Amino acid sequence: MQAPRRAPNGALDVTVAPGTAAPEPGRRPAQPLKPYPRYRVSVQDYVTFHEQGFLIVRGLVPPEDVQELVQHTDDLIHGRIDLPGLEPPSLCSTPQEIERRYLRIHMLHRVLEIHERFLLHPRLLDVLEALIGPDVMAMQSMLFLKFPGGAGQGYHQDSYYIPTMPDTLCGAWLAVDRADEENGCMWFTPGTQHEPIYPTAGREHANHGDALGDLPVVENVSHTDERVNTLARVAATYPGREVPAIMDPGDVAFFGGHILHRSHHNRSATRFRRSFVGHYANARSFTMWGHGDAEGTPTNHKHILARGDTHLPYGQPRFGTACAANTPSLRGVGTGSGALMMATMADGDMMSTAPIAMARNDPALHDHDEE
Ligand SMILES: O=C(O)CCC(=O)C(=O)O
Repeated sequence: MQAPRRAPNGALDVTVAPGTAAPEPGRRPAQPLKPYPRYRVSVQDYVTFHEQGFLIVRGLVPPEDVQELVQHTDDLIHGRIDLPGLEPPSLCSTPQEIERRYLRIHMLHRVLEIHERFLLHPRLLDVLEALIGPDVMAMQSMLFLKFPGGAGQGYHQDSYYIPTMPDTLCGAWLAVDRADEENGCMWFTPGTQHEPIYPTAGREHANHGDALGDLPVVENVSHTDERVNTLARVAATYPGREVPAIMDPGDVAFFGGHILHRSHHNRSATRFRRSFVGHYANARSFTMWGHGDAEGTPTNHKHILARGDTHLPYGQPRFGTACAANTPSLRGVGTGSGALMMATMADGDMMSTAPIAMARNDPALHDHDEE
């Protein structure tokens, strides 16, 4: 586990790492998939995603699944789940102290089966396949607990934190509770999806290299104080455009990696604002994000191939959630199968298909090292 950070109101923002009890990726056989009706994205949904930079799909995740997350977060908060790195509440804590210990927990999908299952939820992947696919890799999971009084997160762009090349990052934000202005819902600024990723000092070359000659450096991204978070100056060039994402349980907001977004603190006295957030990219994007100790090295092999196929290495789910990485029949869901790519290249007679065949992902060739 990385050292926990303190959010402004004292709650913890933690990243969990698999302990010795967590299974090695790929060891568990693929688990049978609960059947869901396939969600078909409409052309209008697709256009909306690109026009406004985000798309809310109402009722995408069924109520019984959301209820499972409600129960699970309750168990987590009250220490009924034994998790290395998360201390159970002390016996003398008040109910309020128990509820307000954790603001956000990262990467639980590497530690708990239920988080892997939600990260690879077929209904989320149906939408991602249409928006950024057909080949999709699942990279990050976050559980927001955002209790009454819990801190918000100031303006930021997700591709600043998770660079992928080409840049295809997309977040999927699943509402577990109703989210509105009172309990600190997400806010998006349509139009800013066309902005470049603004670097901070020392990261000038991270996303765009030297390609943009006049790209200014910003400061304190994600800080909730607009006077110090200078991305607020970019947001100010879109007056009146920012909108709250008011969502009911089961609704999912999909948003690209460039759009400026934020959330305010939870000013309700009694309501939580829980959400499950996954981050994904096209599985043919290269990434070095999530490197652990070996900074500056490729990390595609750590991220799960959720849908379609890829010519790059990919990771397996630890708990065997059925997805393209462990279920060949799910590879073909997208049109980006290696076979199609081989056929296309062979038709064009541009190169021999043999090297491509060798680069295709044979599970036996995978590097399963974890950070
Ligand atoms: O849920 C929040 O408050 C912020 C989430 C967010 O900004 C993100 O997932 O990128």
